[in-house]
Amino acid sequence: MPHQQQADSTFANPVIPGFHPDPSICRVGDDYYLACSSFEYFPGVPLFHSRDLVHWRQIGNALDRPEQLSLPADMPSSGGIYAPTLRHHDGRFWLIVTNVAEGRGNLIVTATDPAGPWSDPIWAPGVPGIDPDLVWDEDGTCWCTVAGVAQVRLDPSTGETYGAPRKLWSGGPGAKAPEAPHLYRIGDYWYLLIAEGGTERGHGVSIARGRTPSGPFEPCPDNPILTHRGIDHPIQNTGHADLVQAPDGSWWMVFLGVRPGGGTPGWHVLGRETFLAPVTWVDGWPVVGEVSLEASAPGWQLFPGPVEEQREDFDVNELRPQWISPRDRPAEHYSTKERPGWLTLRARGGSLDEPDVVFAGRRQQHLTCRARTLVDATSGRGGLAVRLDERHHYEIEASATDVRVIARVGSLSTVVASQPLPTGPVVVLGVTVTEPPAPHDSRTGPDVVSFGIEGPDGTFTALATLDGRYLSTEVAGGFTGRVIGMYAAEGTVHFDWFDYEPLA
Ligand code: 6LW
Repeated sequence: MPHQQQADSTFANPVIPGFHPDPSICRVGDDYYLACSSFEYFPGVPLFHSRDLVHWRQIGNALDRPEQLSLPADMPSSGGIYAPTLRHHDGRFWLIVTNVAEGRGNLIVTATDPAGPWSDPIWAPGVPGIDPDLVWDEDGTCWCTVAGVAQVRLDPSTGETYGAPRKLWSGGPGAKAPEAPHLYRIGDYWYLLIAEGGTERGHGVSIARGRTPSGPFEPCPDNPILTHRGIDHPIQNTGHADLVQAPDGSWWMVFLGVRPGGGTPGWHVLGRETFLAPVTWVDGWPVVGEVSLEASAPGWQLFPGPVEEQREDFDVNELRPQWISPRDRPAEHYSTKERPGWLTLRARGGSLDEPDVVFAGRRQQHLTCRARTLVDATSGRGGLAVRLDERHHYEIEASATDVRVIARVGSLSTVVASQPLPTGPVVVLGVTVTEPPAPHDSRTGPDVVSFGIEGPDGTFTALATLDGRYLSTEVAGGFTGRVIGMYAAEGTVHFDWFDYEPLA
């Protein structure tokens, strides 16, 4: 559901809210395209389109077939698909990304239409690291640059690399984790943009330039050109950026950031989100402009898309691109055909405590929101969950006879509430995520998560209210964010519809 845009004078950041980290952007004519990491989820690498850099619509996922994305069932959350780079060259889109699961590595997929289909993976075993970047020089030679920062010559159509990797730059003095490299030919220079400091509060963006794609590089005297480390700002962890030039010649940066809520230290629950900021050039170096939650809009016409449907009715053959599941989505466990107009989930032994639980969810994209679903649990056990990972999730679960609220935090798991289902196994389950109750102090969490059932007359009866800080990255760690969705822990569970709406 896109943010409601202010009058054209400002735009709301993040431009792609919810767990959409490590953004990579390219422009073809008047159209912008952007890709993000996706870790343990299938399908992987969400792809977005925009005409104005401010309003984005998901048009698909680059890895939407098992041949492209296979993740081991026992792989822990935040494994799998790390940072991609999306580029357009010679009339085709190219995307390179790392599958960090055992025995996978760096792969390239290509497409003429970014909405897909994308090719089968072209594996590139010689690419020596994560966060691979692609750039072509004037001779058409392709250079792949990876975290560290190292570089190797690559043929993206075969995955073949040539020569030994060479070290290019390791970022600012003493900075840790030089990663997320992107190379650009701008004017007389090759610019090497990197993230450093690690993707937590110390995250930042630095840049260097040289006369060739392999350097030598001189660092910008004003590095880091973007960081919020050590400052009191509502957007934190800013880093992992990509640059794009607009048709009017202006430059813009997309980057990841987080919006911590609550007291100290601040807990972010939506994961790392995609933000936008303007860039100007001074003495041949980029200067990042305003970074704020309500930022000055670009000077061109904005193209707000249609407001996203609140209700998913599942009267589709395939789940829409924003629906994601841990690791895979085999037809025998996920079906919208078995009971037309319903989503049927067939458990495969695991509850939400298992890495391959049968779960279909969408990213939580708003700090306060509500989700509801009509479930038929006659032949199984399942319900509505807020999932961060297999060790951090809250859910309301229905069976043929009762409903219960379960909380899993780390090694602790408990049934928080339980009651018979007077109206039988077909029931509307709901979850609301709201501001914590006043008074707020340094010990207040970021939000509260309430679960309940909706009676035939539409009244919502809350069964349990839980502190949301335990479903935050500061508690759980990892690289993802909350995903709200439906699951089956036992037997077969049918879902007639699913609603998601932001709360004012
Ligand atoms: C990604 C690295 C990073 O590979 O976190 O924020 C890692 N940056 O560049 C996973 O997102």
